[in-house]
Amino acid sequence: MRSQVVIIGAGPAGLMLGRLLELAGVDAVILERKSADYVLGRIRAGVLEQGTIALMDRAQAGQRMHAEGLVHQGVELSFDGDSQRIDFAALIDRHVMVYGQTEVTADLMKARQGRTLYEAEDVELHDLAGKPFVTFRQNGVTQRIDCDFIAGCDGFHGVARQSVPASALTTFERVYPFGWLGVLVDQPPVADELIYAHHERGFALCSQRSHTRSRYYVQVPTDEKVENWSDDRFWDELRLRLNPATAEALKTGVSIEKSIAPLRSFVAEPLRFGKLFLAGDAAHIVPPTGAKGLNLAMSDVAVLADALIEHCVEKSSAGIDAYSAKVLARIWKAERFSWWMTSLLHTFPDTGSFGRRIQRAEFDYLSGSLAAQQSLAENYTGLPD
Ligand code: RFL
Ligand code: PHB
Repeated sequence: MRSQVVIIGAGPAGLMLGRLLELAGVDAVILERKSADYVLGRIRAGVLEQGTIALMDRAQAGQRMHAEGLVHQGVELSFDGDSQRIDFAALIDRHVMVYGQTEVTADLMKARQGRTLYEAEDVELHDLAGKPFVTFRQNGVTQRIDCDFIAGCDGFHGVARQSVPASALTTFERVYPFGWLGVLVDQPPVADELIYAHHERGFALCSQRSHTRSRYYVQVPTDEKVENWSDDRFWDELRLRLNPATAEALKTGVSIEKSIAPLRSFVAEPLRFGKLFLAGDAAHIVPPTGAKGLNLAMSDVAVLADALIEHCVEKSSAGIDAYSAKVLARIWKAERFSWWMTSLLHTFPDTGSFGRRIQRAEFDYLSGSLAAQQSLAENYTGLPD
């Protein structure tokens, strides 16, 4: 087999890249380790920046998102029961959209016309500095695809980044001493907008997927086991971390999904090795507190698609040569914001009384300063390129 581009991974990054390339007439095969149903069953992100919304439109996959997605003009931050709304619309005339990653993935899968090979096992990347090719096994048969470029969109644990010699990559990492226990429930959201809550028992987030489906998270220690959390225990803990009026209004029910996600900040540099380009979670991880992971993955592949199209159609290398530096500038700003939101809103084992006063002062400053609110709003809704 031959293809101009081989994309590893059919998450949002791989599917979006494949779609943008096919619309420009560039041939791309996607290789995905899991089944399509498995990919669609993963419950992850829920908030789309305006750049991601525009990209779904460019991919001609935005119709259902506009019909069903919920436009949010602000978020609420709460600190030990005191609340502050950040009004995106009034501060910077921008908004975000609540629309699940699961739906984004489904819409991109549906729009795609090119080849996506699911349950592709033992994917291996070869001759990255020369004439690249990829081998894999499907239904017990080993296959080979020769290509001009490979896009590693296979997430944090994928094979693409691991195929780069260690001496050619520099990595930067911070692992947080806690994770998020998330619950999905078919009950109306407790509030119209998202609530990010700091409490001395730990962080909590009230999010949503629709007017009838809610997503809630509480901070838990890294080694916590999901089996230790009955639905009742989860709801009791969440209520304790919310302000009394919100706790009172919370509509609970039987969870339809419950899982723990670890929190990590990670960046690999550079994002190009020969003919291989890394994008999305394969290249970087942010803690979910800033709602940036999916959006960063999308902004990476928007730049990468343009660069590959420029190379394949106009025979210019300018875009692919600039790719790594261009996206890293944005990635580091999103890393900073996600780290800042995480630091403000979580309890850390070593925070101590001084650290808690600093967190409180940060919240009070935010509450009293339109400049600080504007900064949060700009970062949360997505910085310009
Ligand atoms: P994905 O989604 O991990 O997809 C990678 C795909 O590659 C496949 N794969 C392989 N395929 C072939 N061969 C191999 N060897 C392979 N190894 C892996 C995998 O099966 C998979 O299908 O990466 P991608 O496309 O870069 O997308 C990134 C996003 O999924 C991620 O950043 C977000 O989910 C992060 N995130 C959030 N981001 C936001 O922008 N807003 C949010 O509100 C938000 N909330 C979240 C989140 C992530 C969370 N978790 C579970 C980590 C909330 C949570 C709880
Ligand atoms: C979610 O709805 O899953 C979600 C929303 C906002 C975040 C993280 C996760 O910051």
